[in-house]
Amino acid sequence: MGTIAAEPFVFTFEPRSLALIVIDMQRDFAEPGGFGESLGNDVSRIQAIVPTVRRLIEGFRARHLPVIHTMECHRPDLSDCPPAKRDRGQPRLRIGDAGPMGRVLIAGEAGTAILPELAPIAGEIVIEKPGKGAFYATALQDHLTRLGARQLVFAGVTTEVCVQTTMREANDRGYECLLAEDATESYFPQFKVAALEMIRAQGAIVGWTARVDQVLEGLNHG
Ligand code: TIU
Repeated sequence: MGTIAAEPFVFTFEPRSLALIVIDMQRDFAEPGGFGESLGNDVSRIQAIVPTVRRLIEGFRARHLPVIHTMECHRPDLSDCPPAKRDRGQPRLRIGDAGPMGRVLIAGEAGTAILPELAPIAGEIVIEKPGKGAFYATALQDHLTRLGARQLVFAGVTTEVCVQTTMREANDRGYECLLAEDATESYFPQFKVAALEMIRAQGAIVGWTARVDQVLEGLNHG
């Protein structure tokens, strides 16, 4: 058994049941000209967490623990993108439109790729997901069952959208979830603060939070 100094209380884990899920660290959310910016966001905040996310990924890799990556993206024919998602609001570019990094949020396009610094290595699972949550319309749960993973550490973007949605999906499915505070980011600083607080409120109603250093320290002694 290992322990991570976490909020609202210590996170106890069995190393064999642990996996890291890195949510949507894609160029489309982190670079100018992508989906995030098309929604009116300043994407520079996302770039800042890349080295910290990398440190967390490398910690899991060094211990031969599973690292799973997700990508929010759609088929080129948009058959998995409901009009309610594509037509929402007045973005400069909609999902599927041609942008400076290729068609926005379409599988296989340059902008849809995971940032090169955080790219999956051979053998790591990559989940392409059409929704905000990584369990919806994907094989994520089957992969976790096969791996024997019951306790999930989360990183990625954005905290209150795809990360929180996925943590809530996982929590309802019986996984214990911990969010790495400094390896996640939002376009809205106040939403990140609020998401972290609501996740760990009420005795970890959705899960735990801890800094990357605390997670790595826990892995060292797990
Ligand atoms: N817009 C926003 O905050 N997020 C997303 O659209 N997707 C993810 O969070 N990955």
